Amino acid sequence: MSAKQKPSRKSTEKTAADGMVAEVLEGNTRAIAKMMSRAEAGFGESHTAMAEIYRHAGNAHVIGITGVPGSGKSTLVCALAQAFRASGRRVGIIAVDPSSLFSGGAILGDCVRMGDLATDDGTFVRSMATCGALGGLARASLDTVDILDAAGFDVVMVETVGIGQDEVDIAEAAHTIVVVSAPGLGDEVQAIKAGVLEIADIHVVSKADKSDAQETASNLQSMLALGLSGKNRFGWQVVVLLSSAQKGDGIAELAASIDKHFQHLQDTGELSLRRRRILETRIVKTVEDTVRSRITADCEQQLDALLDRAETRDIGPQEAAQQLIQNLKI
Ligand SMILES: Nc1nc2c(ncn2[C@@H]2O[C@H](COP(=O)(O)OP(=O)(O)OP(=O)(O)O)[C@@H](O)[C@H]2O)c(=O)[nH]1
Ligand SMILES: [Mg+2]
Repeated sequence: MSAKQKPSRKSTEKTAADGMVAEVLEGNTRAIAKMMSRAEAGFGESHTAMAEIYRHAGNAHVIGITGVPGSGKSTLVCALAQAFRASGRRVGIIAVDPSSLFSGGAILGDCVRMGDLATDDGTFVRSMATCGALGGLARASLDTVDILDAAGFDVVMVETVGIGQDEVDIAEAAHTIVVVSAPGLGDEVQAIKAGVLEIADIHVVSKADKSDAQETASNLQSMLALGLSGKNRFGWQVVVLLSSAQKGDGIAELAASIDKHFQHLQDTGELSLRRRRILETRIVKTVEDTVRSRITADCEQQLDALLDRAETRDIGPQEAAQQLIQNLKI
């Protein structure tokens, strides 16, 4: 090949990225995993590919499953995945794991115990650790949702602990938000503290095989009656359901309620409003992440100098911020 014919490095990269996007769109599992790693790491070259993926996304029903640690979210997600698979839908699962205690293997392990989801090519499970996501966990996990969506998964479930702003933001970036409470943990109180009670479209009291499950459900019902959540302006009535993933009780009802909520979103036009709100969160978060990373990359020394001056009260924090903003290379 002559020098004239030789493709530039840039165009080779573009072709490779195009090839990978095509494979993702075909549902190729290895390409999906590779694309996710790139998106997670926030590599510059993945931007073009992610833009192309975004153009093909927008068909999946995104379900956020949140609740305090140990409330039974993963077990419930696996049981729900089986219910959705039984109706012929392809299911993507993203477990956002702030503590990184569980690896992708662990959640898959749960699923294997519950059936053969792990070997089913209609199911894709991905575990994301906070530490692995450069430039923001919310940005990375929502990019990952796009990849599964574009790859043709009908349902994408995102499991996240409802503690911490990032995790609540992720749960809120779903079309349907399921808040899981377990009996005996005082979860309903903890959920309020964590700010997740009011974001629920559907409440589930898990581990309903335990004797105090009904009491937990009644507590939640009373809170809804007090107006802490409940009927929103589009007329959706927030429900409290009981389920035992271990026994398989209440799973079909929960899956049906999730479907009913999605139908409601479509019928009332709320879906497009939610989509717009999710997009806003994503854009603003990406800007925040970019600015934050530029401060570290471009202005670390200047920040130190400004801190010295602010410490001696030579300038105030407002002026220091203004000076920093002027020097950001965005
Ligand atoms: N009795 C009973 N135990 C359950 C049920 N579902 C889950 N568990 C148990 O509750 C514990 C926590 O379950 P997980 O599904 O890992 O809970 P999680 O909310 O995903 O936990 P984190 O991801 O650590 O926040 C495990 O020991 C499960 O076996 C259930 O329906 N009944
Ligand atoms: Mg879990």
